[in-house]
Amino acid sequence: MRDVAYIALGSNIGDRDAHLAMARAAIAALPESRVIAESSIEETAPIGPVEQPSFLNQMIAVETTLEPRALLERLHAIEAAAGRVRAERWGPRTLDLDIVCFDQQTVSEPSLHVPHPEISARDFWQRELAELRGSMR
Ligand code: A4P
Ligand code: MG
Repeated sequence: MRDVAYIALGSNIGDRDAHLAMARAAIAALPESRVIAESSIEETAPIGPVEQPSFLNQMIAVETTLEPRALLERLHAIEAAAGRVRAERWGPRTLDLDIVCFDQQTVSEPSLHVPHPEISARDFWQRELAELRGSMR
């Protein structure tokens, strides 16, 4: 089905701007998909139990007919291309891509939860979602 996915981008290692730019380009090249809005980029203090550098965060709205699971697989491939090594949960990363929500679909599987469980806990996600939805009207 055709739906809108909201994808969160985060980076807190190395050239953070370059990692986000690479992710934007890769997301724009996804099959069956069209970028319809991009939020501004925010610098945010790290959330969670791990002491680590601050993040650059951004959110992108994509109109897509990719299934949620297929989209997640594509996002993992983009993370891998950015040199991401999965070491510590919640730890520092060159690039993290999370599916924040879809306009219409929800998923509750062991390896995919949509909306993302942290959606209401992250004020920068709330700001970015509001910015995207405002610009899509
Ligand atoms: N997974 C389940 N649901 C989803 C979803 N909606 N989107 C599974 C993406 N992935 C989802 O993720 C672990 C597994 O979660 C995936 O393999 C997928 O099957 P991961 O990216 O490998 O590990 P992670 O990112 O360390 O864990 P998690 O739980 O995704 O953490 P978050 O929520 O990504 O938090 N502070 C600031 N300021 N900004 C940040 O962006 N990010 C994190 C990471 C911590 N602190 C931060 C930020
Ligand atoms: Mg993640």
